[in-house]
Amino acid sequence: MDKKQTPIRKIIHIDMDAFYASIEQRDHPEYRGKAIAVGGSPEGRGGVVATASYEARKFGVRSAMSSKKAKQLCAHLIFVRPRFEVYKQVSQKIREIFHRYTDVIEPLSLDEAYLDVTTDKQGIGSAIDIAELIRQAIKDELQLTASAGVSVNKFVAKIASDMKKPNGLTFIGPSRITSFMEKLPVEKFFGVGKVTAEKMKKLGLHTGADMKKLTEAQLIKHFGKTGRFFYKIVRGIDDREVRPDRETKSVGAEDTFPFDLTTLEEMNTELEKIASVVYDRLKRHHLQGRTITLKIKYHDFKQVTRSQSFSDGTDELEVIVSTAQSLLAATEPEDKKIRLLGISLSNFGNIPARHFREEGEDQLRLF
Ligand code: DCP
Ligand code: MG
Repeated sequence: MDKKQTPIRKIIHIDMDAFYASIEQRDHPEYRGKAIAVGGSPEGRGGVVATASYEARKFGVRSAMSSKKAKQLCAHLIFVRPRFEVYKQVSQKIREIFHRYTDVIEPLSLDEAYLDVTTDKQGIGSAIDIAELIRQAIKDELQLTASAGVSVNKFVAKIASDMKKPNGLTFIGPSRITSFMEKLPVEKFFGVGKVTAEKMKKLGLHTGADMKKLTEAQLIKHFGKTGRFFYKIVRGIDDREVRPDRETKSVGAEDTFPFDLTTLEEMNTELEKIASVVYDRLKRHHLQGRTITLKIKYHDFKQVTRSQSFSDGTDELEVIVSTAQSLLAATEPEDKKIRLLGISLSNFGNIPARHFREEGEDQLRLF
């Protein structure tokens, strides 16, 4: 089909409200209506808040804030230990609800996904109606609320889902996109963190309308590849497809050594270091892999990999270290001159983590 004839797409972005906190309030009636924080510690002994109930947000408590700061802002804040297994199960149930309407689903995290409902399975036709049906099903079946954004592309749908949070739906149709983008503060654009926002302000760019005054070449000059993305998006053009099945396939780390390793002892020490990096990444993304893979590169650049799989997923440091070390030992590595070692975990099942994204796409948020 000629691109110009492509029908206008119908994209929904769904994002659960105060996801972890709402689940805790659902399952513990004593927390309902209360200021709670999931994660962190009540004594302010380090740790950060994963999320806060809307009651706690009134006091300024936010995701990624230290528990110490959170406690200062809200003295009666209740700290709740996270239960990731439960969050994953709920996420799976939400996914099942989405599948009633479309299979073109791109999860961005446990609580957030894009859906393309240009053609829906039930022939409902209206993306707004579908979004409402999904929100209602989530409420009836899971006793949780979700917010939705409905538009013709991913970028606008995602911003829209945030506009009437919690428990709201925002539709931005084709006729409103131009004025919507012109009014949008630059901070809301993908890939605009603090540094880029500062740079934009210095250039006198505060809103989409300001950005529109720059040519594509000027935007590219100032912001590199992302500049091209800005040029298009500010005109409401975002052709990125909703790509199903973008789960994280593997999480790993590797190290190339300044000199070749020859003793088992130094190799094992390096594996411990690499494993701890992998461990941090797994924890951050709440992933447990069933397969551990060791990669070895020798001084002559020959490379081998060795894997071991388990019936259950693991994210335990000791398991990762000991598995990697025994996989290494089985290759009889002594005196073989090893230049690189790497460890990765894979086989996560179908639960997505927050994904690493390409430039200009949704930024990875660290847990
Ligand atoms: N999360 C986290 N660390 C962060 C951000 C989020 O652990 N820095 C977790 C906890 C959240 C979940 O991911 O419940 C979803 O993230 P959201 O950003 O969608 O935040 P919430 O769903 O909690 O709230 P909102 O209603 O603003 O979407
Ligand atoms: Mg959310």
